[in-house]
Amino acid sequence: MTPCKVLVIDDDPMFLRMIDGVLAQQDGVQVVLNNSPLLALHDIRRTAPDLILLDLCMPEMTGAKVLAQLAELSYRGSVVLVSGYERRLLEAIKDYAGSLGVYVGGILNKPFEPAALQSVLRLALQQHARRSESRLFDSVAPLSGSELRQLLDAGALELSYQPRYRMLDGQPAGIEALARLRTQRQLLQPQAFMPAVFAEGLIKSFSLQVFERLIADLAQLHVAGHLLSGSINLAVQTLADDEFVSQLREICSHAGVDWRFVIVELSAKQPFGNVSRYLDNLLALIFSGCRISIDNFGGGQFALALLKQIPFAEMKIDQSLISGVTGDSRSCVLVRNAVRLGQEFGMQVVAVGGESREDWDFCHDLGCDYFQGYYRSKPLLWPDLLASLDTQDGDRS
Ligand code: G
Ligand code: MN
Repeated sequence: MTPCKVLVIDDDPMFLRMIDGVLAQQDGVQVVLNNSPLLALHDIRRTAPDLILLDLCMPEMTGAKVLAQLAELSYRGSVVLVSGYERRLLEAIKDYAGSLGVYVGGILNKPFEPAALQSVLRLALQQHARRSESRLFDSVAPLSGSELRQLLDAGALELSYQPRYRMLDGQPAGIEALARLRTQRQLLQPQAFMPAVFAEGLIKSFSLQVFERLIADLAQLHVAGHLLSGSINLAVQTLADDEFVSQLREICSHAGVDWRFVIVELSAKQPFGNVSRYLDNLLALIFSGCRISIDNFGGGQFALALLKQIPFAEMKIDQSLISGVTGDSRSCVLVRNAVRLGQEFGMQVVAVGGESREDWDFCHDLGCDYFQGYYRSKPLLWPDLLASLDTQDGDRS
């Protein structure tokens, strides 16, 4: 097996010697020590380390600057942050690294025992191995305008449905439509095609197609006795267009689906602009029975004051806060208070992105109304959704 190359960057020679002593006893590890971040960065393409142990406070440059430079060099290995500063500061820098696309696999608070170094190291290396396997699959180049038009003309649009579950009884309560494009080789995710949908000025016709499919499928579910709600993601700007909104209304009334089953999700990650441009259309939808949801709450640049201007019936708490919440004291504080905020505004609260029993339990105990996350179900194509609903029916009887 090729040895794992570990680079240690720290200005303190005593610390470097100590780490060297510990790592020397570890099998399959090859260590490079550097007390100068500048020189270490200069050499990094040659040394190509799998793992970097990075001190945060150094006179030449801070660890944050080193992370930014690693991002510029497209460094794809793992980093372990090492510092005597309080954990909250280290966690903030870990998140910062994540936003740059640099992977931090561990945090080490100085002073630490050799055993702590060994266990952080082991974990960082395991995660690194797992990550490099998954990377082979996840990067898809964004579509160009002409590729998008070709696919849409060929009828490549498909919907995937992710169920949400009532936390009181664990039963399915609704589905969210998630757009996909089927190519010969794969099923493309929104990040691959939505930028082109906007750039080509196709967002309204695209959203209408998604809505039409969702409503037709919802009608079918209702006939089969599954009285689920259906959620659609819309761009706020489209709701300023009276004609677009009346087309939504026609679709619903033509299919005979009651608006009370429809939820329009507006993502907190988009600019909300001038509310007066679309408020009357939103109100018209609300007066028909439709619920408006603030999606990805806690993500993006969403101003809390908008909660006073837009009568949201529902808050969907962002996946970045829910997933692994119990392992991060900051996320616990944010989720607890977001749930309370939602409840005090009279909104239904949905926890999105929970992947574990711990995530479910935490949200359940806070009194969240719904749960939508991999722990219960991934997004499903139509036949799989039907099969899953039928199984759940079977479980109940
Ligand atoms: O509208 P929005 O982008 O928030 O839709 C939810 C997104 O989050 C979907 O793309 C869905 O696949 C994803 N998602 C939902 N639950 C989970 C989860 O538990 N884990 C992960 N990684 N993604 C999830
Ligand atoms: Mn959504």
